Amino acid sequence: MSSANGIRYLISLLSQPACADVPHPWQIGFQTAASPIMEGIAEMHHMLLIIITCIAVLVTGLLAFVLWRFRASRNPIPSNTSHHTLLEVAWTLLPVLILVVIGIPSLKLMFFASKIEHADLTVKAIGHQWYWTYDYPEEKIHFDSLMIEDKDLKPGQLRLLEVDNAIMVPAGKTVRMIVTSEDVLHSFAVPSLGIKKDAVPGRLNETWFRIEKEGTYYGQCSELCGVKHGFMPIAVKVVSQQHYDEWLKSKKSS
Ligand SMILES: [Cu+2]
Repeated sequence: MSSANGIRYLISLLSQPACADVPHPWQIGFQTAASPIMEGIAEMHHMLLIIITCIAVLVTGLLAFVLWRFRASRNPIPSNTSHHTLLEVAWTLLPVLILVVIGIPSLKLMFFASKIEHADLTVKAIGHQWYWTYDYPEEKIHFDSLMIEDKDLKPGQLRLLEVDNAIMVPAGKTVRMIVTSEDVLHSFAVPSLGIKKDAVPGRLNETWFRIEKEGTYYGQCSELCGVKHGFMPIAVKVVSQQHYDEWLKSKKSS
């Protein structure tokens, strides 16, 4: 990272509202969960981490025990046992049980994320090569959202993530998100909201989110869609109801 970029990165960290997380260089973990779906995904991830750690410890322990217990010096005449019915049943049923324990909350979460019955507003995202168009069907608003080029970035703005026209939504309101495309496959993905929906031409995919804290949440197209796939970011701006109403008014009059 050059010093200019480093300073820009530091400014961007300081200028971000504390609640809205952004990706950081060398990041391994998730961004802070900002929606009920992402909270569910983080919870599921933690549960899986506990299960896989237990399995890894058990298998490594068993392996170490077998290496020690059945070493050549202790077993000059090796055992020729080839079957053990109880063991066969146990190592078939135990993984099935583990998969069921993982599968049930996983399916519940999938259904939870796929649809919302009562939404306060609807936003439709339409993928294009290489930008997003947003439609507010109830408000009859329609606008394009293009990435801000490196040369036009202001101090504090994030490279490859900032757009000229962000999605604007009020805090605490349930938003139904409809995703589609007008050319090739794209994918509407915002990590801190736990959303990744394919944008498929001729098809409407649905998901939803509700963000309590004001701030800007960033995402990117996540389906390889052509040469400028990496240059069609997504920005969701969460503002107060009053600010949102003012924005609606200004959009309608423009
Ligand atoms: Cu893409």
